[in-house]
Amino acid sequence: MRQGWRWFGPKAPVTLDEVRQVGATDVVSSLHEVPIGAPWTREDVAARRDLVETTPPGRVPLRWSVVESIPIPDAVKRTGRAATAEIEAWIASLESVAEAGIPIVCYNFMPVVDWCRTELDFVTDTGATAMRFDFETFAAFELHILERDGAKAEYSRAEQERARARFEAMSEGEIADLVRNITSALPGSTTEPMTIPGFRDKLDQYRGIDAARLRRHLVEFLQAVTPAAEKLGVKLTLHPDDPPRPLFGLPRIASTAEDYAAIFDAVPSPANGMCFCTGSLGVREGNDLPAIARRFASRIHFAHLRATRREADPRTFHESAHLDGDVDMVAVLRELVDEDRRRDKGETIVFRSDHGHRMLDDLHKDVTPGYPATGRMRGLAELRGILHALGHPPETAAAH
Ligand code: DNO
Repeated sequence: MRQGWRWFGPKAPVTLDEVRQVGATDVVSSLHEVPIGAPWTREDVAARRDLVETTPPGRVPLRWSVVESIPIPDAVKRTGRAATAEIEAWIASLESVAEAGIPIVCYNFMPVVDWCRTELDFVTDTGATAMRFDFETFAAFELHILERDGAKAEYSRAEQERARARFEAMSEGEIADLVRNITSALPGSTTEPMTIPGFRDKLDQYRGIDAARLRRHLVEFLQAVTPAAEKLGVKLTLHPDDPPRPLFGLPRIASTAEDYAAIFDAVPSPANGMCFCTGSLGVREGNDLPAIARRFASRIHFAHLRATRREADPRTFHESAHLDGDVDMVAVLRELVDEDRRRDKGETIVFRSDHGHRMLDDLHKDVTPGYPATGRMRGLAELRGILHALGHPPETAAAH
């Protein structure tokens, strides 16, 4: 397996030398500055690749091996194959990526909001901070800030009362933070930042789109793009929903093993793959992660490894230390290692330690929410330890 590291580009607080220092060999990145839906040019992708892969004298090489993500515009999620211009632009981006020699692309199909948290700096019992999704606070947002049509019917009387009490206890500053956390598109999101009225408009545009229809649109999208991906030798990896359940009355369709099975059955192309994200899938109690990894092993080309812990109300969760969550990380890695051993060297699975606590020096610095260097490095070191113990240490030099 290969050790990836999400790098947010030349302006990111974490440098490429720091990526080398944590022991990663593979960079996971995107042209974050390109507006959603605009085609990526060959020149822009090649220039970013050269930045990553031009090795200063005396340094170990890095390879940009995963694009996370080429965003999928709303029009595709709302209308499927009818969004011809958007699909063509996406394929043009894919061609530029393939031309630059990058073999794996991650994407997701979450409507309106990508990953979602109510708190970015929840203080844990060590003083490090973590991201958290609090069900009650989320309900307070929907019912009292967004005032979403139809939201009330989705909460019991008791839940509505607790949400009201939660809202009434919030200071103006807390309300502003909550609005920002939910609407401003967290780092790496493939959805647009929104204002509250803009959010309501987007929800209106999705009226009538249920899970079956959203799934059909994903299938149409994959039917259109997988022939190109196959020809170009690129694996597409669908990231699961985070959290893996419907939000804001919108369907989410990559939350369970059954969801993925339906997508692979509908589009069996070998280019149709999975980004196995333990942090996202692990939030849902019914998801048996080692079993999912085993079932879809041959489709997994990229893995996000992190852990979450459900709280007293299991709909509330926070991001735990990488080996301290609800997921059995050793059992998951055993499955991924078994698969990796079956593969040719060029097809090895790239993983990254996903997210990390804000700790040590990062508590006093500006950090990218969810992506501080030290917490991620702790996670990567722990994961690497498991791989050594399983007798399948990760590769230590960039593959070229
Ligand atoms: C958050 C991430 C998301 C994810 C995209 C995949 O940390 O997991 O930004 O990368 O949704 O397309």
